[in-house]
Amino acid sequence: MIKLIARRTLLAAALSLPAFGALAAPLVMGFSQVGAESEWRTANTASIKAAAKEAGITLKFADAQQKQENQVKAIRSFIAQKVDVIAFSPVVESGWDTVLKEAKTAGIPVILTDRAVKVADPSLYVTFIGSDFVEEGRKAARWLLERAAKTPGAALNIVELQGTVGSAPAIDRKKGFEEVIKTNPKLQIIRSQSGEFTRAKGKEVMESFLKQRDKKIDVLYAHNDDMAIGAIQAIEEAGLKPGQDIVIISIDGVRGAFEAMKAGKLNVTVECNPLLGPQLMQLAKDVVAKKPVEKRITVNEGVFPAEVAAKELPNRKY
Ligand code: GZL
Repeated sequence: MIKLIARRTLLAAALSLPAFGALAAPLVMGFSQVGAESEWRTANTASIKAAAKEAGITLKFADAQQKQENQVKAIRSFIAQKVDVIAFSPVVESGWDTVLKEAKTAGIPVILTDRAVKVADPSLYVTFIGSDFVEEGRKAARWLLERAAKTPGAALNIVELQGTVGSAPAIDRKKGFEEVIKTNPKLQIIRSQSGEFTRAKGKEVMESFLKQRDKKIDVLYAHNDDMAIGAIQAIEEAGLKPGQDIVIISIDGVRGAFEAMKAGKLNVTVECNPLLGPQLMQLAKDVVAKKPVEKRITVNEGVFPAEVAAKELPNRKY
């Protein structure tokens, strides 16, 4: 009997104790995503959603369908909902000053992820986490330089499928690629147009490139794998062999690229890591806790030529 009373007394005491450090309410993040335009974006979204769940962060997720006005609307909605932190991948670099000033006035910190912005006042965002797109363009060109060196003298006509007009990856991947190929005057970009990072548009633009028969196309440089995969279909429909008649270089390193390389239809892909979720969630916690964070956090990435595709494919996480 005494034991029973003792146990009940202990339980009552335990229940009456204030919870250890009263459980803080979960952090709320408003996230505005570019859209669902590519395999890369799908993997990026999956990483963000899974990491938020794992981190116990309440995620309010908005898909902008590649429209800046939808991202501005989403950010304003997050401000109205008084979220703890806003994160977004800006579809294009410019046009963000006004809405980011509204977030700053509301006292809500903003984290840029994947793509960067050009704003007059860099204090409008706390930090950027993503890739170095200029370096990705350089890596693509370095691979081509090495290949061209094996066939000295041959002029190589390059066609370029650019990403979304005005987006950081499109601007910077072009910049990095051109910076390196200008060291070999035999390498010339003869046509360049946006394929909007999608397979469908990439195919459509490649079809138009192939119809212009004034110059032979030796190389395709695509700013992402999805456009390269669309272009591969166009090249085959034109009766040519992708990866042989036309050498193809692309960026992202998604599963579809490894499968195309295994089939001998793509020559190299430069990795652009979409799995930013876990780092983003930790960054959000640090930012909300007002811990000091780097202004720019870039991720390390590799280059995967076709020769390693079969071995690497089972290891790929996206
Ligand atoms: C790059 C990312 C780009 C990918 C595309 O970080 O912004 O957008 O390269 C995606 O596949 O559409």
